Amino acid sequence: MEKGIDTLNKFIFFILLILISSTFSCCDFGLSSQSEWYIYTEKAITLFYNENIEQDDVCTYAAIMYAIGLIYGWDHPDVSKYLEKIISLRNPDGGYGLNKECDAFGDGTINPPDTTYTITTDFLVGIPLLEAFKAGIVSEEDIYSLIDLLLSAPFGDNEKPGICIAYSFHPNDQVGCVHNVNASVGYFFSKAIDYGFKRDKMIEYINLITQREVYSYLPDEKGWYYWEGSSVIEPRLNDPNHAAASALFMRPMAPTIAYEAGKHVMDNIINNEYALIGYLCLLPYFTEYSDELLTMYKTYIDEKKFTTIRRLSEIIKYGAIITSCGL
Ligand SMILES: [Ca+2]
Repeated sequence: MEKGIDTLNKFIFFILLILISSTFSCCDFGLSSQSEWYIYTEKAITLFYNENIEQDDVCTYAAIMYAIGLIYGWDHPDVSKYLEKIISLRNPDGGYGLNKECDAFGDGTINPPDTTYTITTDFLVGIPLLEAFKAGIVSEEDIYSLIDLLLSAPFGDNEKPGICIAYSFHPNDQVGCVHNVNASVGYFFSKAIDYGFKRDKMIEYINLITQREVYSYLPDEKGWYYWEGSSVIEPRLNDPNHAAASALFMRPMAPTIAYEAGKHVMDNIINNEYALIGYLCLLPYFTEYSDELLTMYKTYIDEKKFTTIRRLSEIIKYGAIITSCGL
């Protein structure tokens, strides 16, 4: 009997695996060194090299490593250089964060420098590490350590259907649900499953996160609140950057809602550096906006409009992903 249930579970897992895999249909892969996206991404990488990185920021290293891997190949010496930097900045619990103090919700409680932040661990560093694993330069154990750490993450609240993974692993931040952060865990798990990783609880987490995020979706707004907590502060809708992130992360879990939310972001493009990062992350799934965003991308790079090296590295990362999609 137990063997029968085990076989059934494996069958269900296999079917879910197929369903999840089929949702990751990016545009056609293939670099074209003649494309303007490629030319300007190379220009942006040169800009990056001409800047001094004043302080160690693991997200900057992860973004630039990912971009160099996609544009110049994962055997490029700078990939291993930045990978070493990333590993050197890992927190004692195995996660990643800011390596400096931060008052995450601006509520007076200060997180210590070695706080592990959920979205840094699963998305900003985790996805580049997953791609580095695919390229054969990060071990399976390293990815499983991230998965197991995320499966042990605290919840931000326990008030609604499904689950909401907390903003960070510090008790200071168990003060409500940050929707894009919650969705990012499901996105990372979906992609990890797509790449062959398997832990029994991953599917359960994906289902529970999906429940919460579908429940929290606001059809009239075609999006989510940034944060919902128990305090008296009114929740506010996502800005374009976080709205795009939520739409991207929900693609494997709730493709219809994710499409509607993503299309709403792309139909309301504004000229803003932080928003541009969001538009670029969605472009592989909304390629009809390529010309409009290429113009903004070129201006941004030609006029060196970046406010921080980290923002520049994020722009470069998405430029590289867009380029690797054949645009
Ligand atoms: Ca705080």
